[in-house]
Amino acid sequence: MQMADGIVKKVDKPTGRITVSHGPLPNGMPAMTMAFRVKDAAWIDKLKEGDKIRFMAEQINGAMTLVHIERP
Ligand SMILES: [Cu+2]
Repeated sequence: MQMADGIVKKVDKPTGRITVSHGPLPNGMPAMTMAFRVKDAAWIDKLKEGDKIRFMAEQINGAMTLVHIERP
């Protein structure tokens, strides 16, 4: 799967969601800012607002979920 670029806009620890401003995704989603769930809850503590990330996201149980994250 192809990686996409994004910038972390908000980390919401209580809900376990990360808001990311992302470029176009391989699945056809256009650039936008949206909230993702995370595959690994520990990522919530490792990311902060302003981080540039490369990521892969998948639809899991109806919610777009970050399944892989790298910091370039
Ligand atoms: Cu999106």
